[in-house]
Amino acid sequence: MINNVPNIIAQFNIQGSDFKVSPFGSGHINDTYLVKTLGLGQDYLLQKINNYVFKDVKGLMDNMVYITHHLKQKVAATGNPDKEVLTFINCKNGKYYYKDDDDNYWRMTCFLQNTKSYDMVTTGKQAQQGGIAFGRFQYLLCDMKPDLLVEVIPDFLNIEHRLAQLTNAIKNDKVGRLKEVLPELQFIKSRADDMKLLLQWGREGILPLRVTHNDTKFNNILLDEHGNIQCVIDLDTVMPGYVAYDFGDAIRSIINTAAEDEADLGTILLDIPLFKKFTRGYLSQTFSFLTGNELKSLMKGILLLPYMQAVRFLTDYLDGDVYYKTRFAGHNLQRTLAQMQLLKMLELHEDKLTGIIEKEWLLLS
Ligand code: ADP
Ligand code: GN1
Ligand code: MG
Repeated sequence: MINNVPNIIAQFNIQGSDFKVSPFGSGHINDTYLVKTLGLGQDYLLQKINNYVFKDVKGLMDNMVYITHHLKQKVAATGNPDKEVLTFINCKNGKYYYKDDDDNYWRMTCFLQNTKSYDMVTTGKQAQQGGIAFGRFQYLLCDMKPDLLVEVIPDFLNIEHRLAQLTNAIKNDKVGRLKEVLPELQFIKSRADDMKLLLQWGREGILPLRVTHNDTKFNNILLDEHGNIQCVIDLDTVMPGYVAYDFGDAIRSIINTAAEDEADLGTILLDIPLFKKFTRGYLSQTFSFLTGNELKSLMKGILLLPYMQAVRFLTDYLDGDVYYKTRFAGHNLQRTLAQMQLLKMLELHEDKLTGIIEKEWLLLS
């Protein structure tokens, strides 16, 4: 647990003095705590920002304030901004983060009561709500200039950069694990050229750079008590990107019948009806602005994102598990294998998935 919690909480502009603090959520990056305020009716979420991952905390929080302000203004016309958009609490020093004496960085948001996030999707309604959530998120931000945001993790979803990091990890072989992963490296090498296509389309101006979420796992949305989308969360990586990144990353968690780190590879299958529901929800929100080339790029994103995730998990395994939180020895390797298996399944069903995207688009035309 955390040291000196009362002092950290006291830095933020919230009411009350009696709090109950407990660990919360299952994110791989930040440390999240629920701060229950006794008798006040508004709880909070306290996060220790992972400063190894986010080196520029000021830039990160400037982005958060800018993005949430924009989103709140947009949703005010039709909904409730404080329920549908994250609210960050500022500190007594006026900043939106607090640096403690041990150089840890903290931030706080209002806890959205009666909401829930899910690591896995089990119903068609959830898949459709996921599509609506991430599609609408892109829609609400499609009038924001991407270059106004700080690129908090440079080249975050640039596959050339991720492959270069893997090459570096292979060269250094810091913890002597290289000999264990030769077949996985072969798998990655065999697909590397094809996976650079999206980046190439972007460079050639075929795909517009937009403001995208870049971490569209299903557990980064909150559903309300009726199972409807309430809020898109985890805005840390909202940066310039291609829409196919968000579409592809969401598919990783939404149509996979198993967990992201499933050990039993035979259980990693695709739920095609969930794919249809997600796609329908997503296109219903993005139809008004997506270009024909962006539509074509969605399938490329579906293949790229699990591939990139495998590259990133394997790099971390070779580096000695320094980036992602792990729960056991070999966790990053198990995650790599599961993402590779998911990619194999997606490759097998590529024509079918492309057909569904085209059909759902035609239904809207
Ligand atoms: P990480 O970057 O570590 O994934 P998140 O910002 O996604 O951290 O938060 C972790 C979990 O905390 C989420 O999956 C969700 O369950 C919960 N959560 C985050 N923000 C809120 C909020 N404002 N209200 C309620 N629950 C939240
Ligand atoms: C991390 O924070 P979380 O768990 O939502 C990671 C994502 C990966 C994801 C894989 C900043 O997301 O990029 O896709 O794990 N976030 C960062 O589960 O690296
Ligand atoms: Mg998260």
